[in-house]
Amino acid sequence: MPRMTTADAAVAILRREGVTNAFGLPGAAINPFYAAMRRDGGITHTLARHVEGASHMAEGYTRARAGNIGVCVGTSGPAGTDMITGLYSASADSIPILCITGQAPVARLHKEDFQAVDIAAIAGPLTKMAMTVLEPAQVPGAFQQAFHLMRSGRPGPVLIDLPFDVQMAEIDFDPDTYQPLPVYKPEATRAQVAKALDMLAEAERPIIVAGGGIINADAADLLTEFAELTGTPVVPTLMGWGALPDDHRLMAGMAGLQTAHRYGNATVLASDFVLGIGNRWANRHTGGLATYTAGRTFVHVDIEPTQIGRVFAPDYGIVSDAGAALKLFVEVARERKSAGWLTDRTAWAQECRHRRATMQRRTHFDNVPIKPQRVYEEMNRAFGPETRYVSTIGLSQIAAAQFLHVYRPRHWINAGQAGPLGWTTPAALGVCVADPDTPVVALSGDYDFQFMIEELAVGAQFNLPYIHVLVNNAYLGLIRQSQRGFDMDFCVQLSFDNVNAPEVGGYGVDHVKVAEGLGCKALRVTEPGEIGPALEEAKKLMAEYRVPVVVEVILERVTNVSMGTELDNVVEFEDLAERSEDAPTAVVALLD
Ligand SMILES: Cc1ncc(C[n+]2csc(CCOP(=O)(O)OP(=O)(O)O)c2C)c(N)n1
Ligand SMILES: [Mg+2]
Repeated sequence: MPRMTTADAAVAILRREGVTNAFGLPGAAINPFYAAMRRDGGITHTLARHVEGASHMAEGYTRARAGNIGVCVGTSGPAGTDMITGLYSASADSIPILCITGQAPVARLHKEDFQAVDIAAIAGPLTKMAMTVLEPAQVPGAFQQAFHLMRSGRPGPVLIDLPFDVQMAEIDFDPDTYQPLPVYKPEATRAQVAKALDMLAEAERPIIVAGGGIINADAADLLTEFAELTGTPVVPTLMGWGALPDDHRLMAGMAGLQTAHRYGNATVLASDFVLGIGNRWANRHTGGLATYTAGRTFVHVDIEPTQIGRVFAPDYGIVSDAGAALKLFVEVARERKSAGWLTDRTAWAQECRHRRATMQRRTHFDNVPIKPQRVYEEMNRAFGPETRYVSTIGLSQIAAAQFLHVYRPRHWINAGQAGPLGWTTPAALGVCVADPDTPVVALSGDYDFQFMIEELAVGAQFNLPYIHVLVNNAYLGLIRQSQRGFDMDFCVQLSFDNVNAPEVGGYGVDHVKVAEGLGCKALRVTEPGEIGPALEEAKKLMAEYRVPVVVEVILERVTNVSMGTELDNVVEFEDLAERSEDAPTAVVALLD
């Protein structure tokens, strides 16, 4: 039997589970694991500048490609606590990442040893398993179980904490006969799917709410097929955006309080039946439940049994992997179609499309300082369907979801539930590592950008080119807008007179200089007409230098973006589109 350190065994298992990349940074307590990675030579390591950054890189890496599991590695103590935010946003969005931490030797865990913190206890509520491995011979089993759990049921993160002496201990382990454990994914039955289709058949105005579970199950094609077979309009959630291309005739728009379209909300309110697949009825999607559910029948399909009924009781629930359910939905719908049993939904689908062609927001503003809506219009012109967007939170993200177009699954990569500021830059870098061939465009507000700005150096060092659109209002914009309810503008200003950069005109941080100082390229624009040319220039710079390129757009400082508290009372702050020139990049041209 081969004899090796547990660290060598752990790395051998990572390789056999398909891991090719890791994100992290070493420290004394995790050096044995780094030594094992070095001996193995098969894992490409990206050195983050902040351990939280490594955890978000791992998330971006997982989210970019089906089957990927991002791995983040850090030392004992603060490295683990820094990665807690990544574990939170991964678990919130059902994203598997494996977090590996070093730890003080077993015999000193209870002695307040230097950087000995009970990270497994801290990570417990955020992970599917968080384990400090105390027995060297348990290390292979811990890793095997980690991959089994991350991939089974509702996907999510795992933390494995390895005391220094455990990493160094030798065990007998045979990598050649190691076998990943089978993955558990519940599947809908024919009877369940038939019942759900019977309920759909009784409806007059049905919609499908398509959640991130469809993306996780890699089942976007099945969703499209099912929607087309039955003629049912689709309302993607923020996490499901891209499951159906934005230019599909059955794309009915997103619904919700913020990241939503006017026509999406109107279609949900007009519907009488909702088939939710792989979604979780997030409160930013539903708004008040009385408004959301009134007069509607609900079927909910989710892989996690306890998600059924969590937010409200559906009329019927099915526990299933979204892909397995959709396969059956397609099969049974096809049979019913050839038997002539399917209802013709053309008129209802046309009604939804009419809403899409009439209820639009204006994007074409020529104002200086620039209005945010114009930025997304220019992005729609500059970036095609192949583009993969990455964003986290803020007015920037909310407006992006209202105005950008997404055409493919995994092309809208967003920390939907947790929304941690700082997420965008490291997540975008993880996405670039996972798929260097697809153009990546990240979008940040100035505060999100400043949170983890140091990670830009990682892009420069490891040649991870992408375009980072930075919309700068020198404000914690979303919070400033929400403070209107308190009649205040308190602790949300990011503006100051920068003694080194009077040219930024009181907007505070000189992002161009900082980005350049970190080894990236950067451009700044102040007029709407400059945005398009700057985005084209950014593409050239990215190709030439192979580093991240920041395009900073100086926005008007006070902007309010459409949002509300109920699906039927989203407040509009700007004029709506009245002519097609008002929203020239809308996918469906405005009927004026
Ligand atoms: C770690 C963290 N702290 C606080 C918040 C609350 N928060 C959400 S958006 C926001 C302001 C974001 O400002 P910016 O990135 O400039 O985007 P803008 O809204 O101005 O477009 C804050 C503070 C958060 N999401 N994450
Ligand atoms: Mg801002």
